[in-house]
Amino acid sequence: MAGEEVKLLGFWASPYVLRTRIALKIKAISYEYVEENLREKSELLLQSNPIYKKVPVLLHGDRTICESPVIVEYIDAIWNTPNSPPILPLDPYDRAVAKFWGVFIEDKLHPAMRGAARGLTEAVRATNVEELHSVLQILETVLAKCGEEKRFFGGENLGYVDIVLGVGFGLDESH
Ligand SMILES: N[C@@H](CCC(=O)N[C@@H](CS)C(=O)NCC(=O)O)C(=O)O
Repeated sequence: MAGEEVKLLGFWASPYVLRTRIALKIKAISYEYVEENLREKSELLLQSNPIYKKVPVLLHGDRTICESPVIVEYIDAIWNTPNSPPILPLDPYDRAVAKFWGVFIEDKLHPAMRGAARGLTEAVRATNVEELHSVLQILETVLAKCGEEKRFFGGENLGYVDIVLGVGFGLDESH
C-alpha cells in the first residue's frame, strides 16, 4: 500500500492543506499536488469529498482520505518505516494526549480566533477576545510544560500537535 500513487487536492492558502503537506514532507513521500479552484471545484474534488466538498483530499491508490487531522494520522500510519520519523507518539497514552490537544485546537482555539476577529459589535468582540485569551492561556501552560526539555510538543521532532497548531501561526513546509 505504501508504494501506491499519492495525489493531494489542495489550495495554496489553506492551512488545512499545509498540515497534510508538512506530514508528507516529514515522511519524504513523493506525490502529485493538484491545485483546486474553490470557486469552481473539480469533478474529482466533488466526487472524492461529496460530504464536505473541501480540500485537502488525499488520494492514495484507490483510497480517498478527507479531513486534515485524519489525513495526517493516515500518513503517519501508512508510512511508518523505522527510517521515517513518527508524527504521532508511539505510546498509546501519549498519542491520546496529542489527539486531545488536536481536538482542543480545532474545537476551542479556531472558533475563538474567528470570534475575536469577526465579532459584529465592540462588546461582542471584547467578550470574544477574552475567550481567546483564556484558550491561549490554557495552551501556553500546556506547551510550556511540554517544552521544558524539548523543542516541540511531542519531543525533539515536529509532531502532530505542532502541525495542527502551527499552520495557523506561520509554520510552513520548510520547517
Ligand atoms: N475540517 C477541514 C477543513 C477544510 C477546509 O475548511 N478547507 C477549505 C479551504 S481552507 C475549503 O476547502 N473550503 C471550500 C468550501 O468551503 O467550499 C479539514 O481539517 O480538512
